[in-house]
Amino acid sequence: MEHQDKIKIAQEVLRLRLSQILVNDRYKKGDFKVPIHLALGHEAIAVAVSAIMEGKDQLVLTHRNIHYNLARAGSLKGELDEYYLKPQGLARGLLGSMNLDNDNRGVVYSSSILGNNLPVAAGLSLGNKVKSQESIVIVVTGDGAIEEGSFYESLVFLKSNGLSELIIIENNQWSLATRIEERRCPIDLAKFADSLGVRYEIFSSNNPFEYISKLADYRQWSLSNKAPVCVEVQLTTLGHWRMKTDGYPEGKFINYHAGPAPDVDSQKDYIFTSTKEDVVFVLREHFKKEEIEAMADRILSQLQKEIA
Ligand SMILES: Cc1ncc(C[n+]2csc(CCOP(=O)(O)OP(=O)(O)O)c2C)c(N)n1
Ligand SMILES: [Mg+2]
Repeated sequence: MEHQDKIKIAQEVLRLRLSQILVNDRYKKGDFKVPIHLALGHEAIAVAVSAIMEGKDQLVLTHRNIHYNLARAGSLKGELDEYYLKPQGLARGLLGSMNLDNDNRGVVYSSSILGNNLPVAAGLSLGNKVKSQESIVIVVTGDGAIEEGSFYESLVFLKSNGLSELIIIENNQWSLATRIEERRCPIDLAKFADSLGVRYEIFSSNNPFEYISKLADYRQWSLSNKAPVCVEVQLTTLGHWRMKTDGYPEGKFINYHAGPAPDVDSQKDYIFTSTKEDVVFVLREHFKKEEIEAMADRILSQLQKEIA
């Protein structure tokens, strides 16, 4: 990948991170009436999905959609105005956060009903086949949502009908306040996909450059082979904190699911961990620290001006 392209991608990652931090600043002040699900730590996959979309490709999202909507819209203002339910918002203030779509940019549907977007996406993929349209549907779901029957039904439907689709499973291990091991048996997605003859891939590097080149290949493969591809993305939702109570002197780990992240602030660092769980840390393997800092400073001040 050319260095110039890498710079653009890094800027996108930082824009998504910093935009969310600015949303969080306002969220902490109690500005919003709608619940917002931040996706700090989910930036790499959102940047990659948006980067590989072409022509009439369609993106179908869940309750946690801020990162994809920011990536597709290319700006923060419309999304922020939507969260304020203003008429100038991306969806004229009618959809708020959990159901926010943006038809002009290929985000055709987002659902607050868990698992509901999967059959909708399958129907859109069937539509592409009927119209002989060379475009793809990309649907995003979570490790909680795949517990819904619609996940299994949709995959069987896609495979049986020879439909192209990318199914992105954001596995952050959490569904509301429960980790996978607290709430269910493990689901071996590789084996499950294999049992249907569906191609399955796993992402865990948090490297947006790698994700883009692989996803672009899967998109082409899915279209050429008229078959779906399941991509499980292992990631960590950042911004969690510890709440000290009598029973938890060390502090109880809080996965905040929706709502503001109290420890996150635009006055503080925008890197949360020095591990690959944090895509900004991963970027530091590709750029000098000063380069990232200069990009971040410039993007933050642009964003602040945009929403002033
Ligand atoms: C049909 C349905 N059941 C339950 C809920 C409540 N609910 C909202 S988000 C969520 C957990 C989702 O977990 P996951 O799919 O892993 O997404 P994450 O929030 O971790 O990104 C649940 C149970 C819902 N919105 N819809
Ligand atoms: Mg989850």
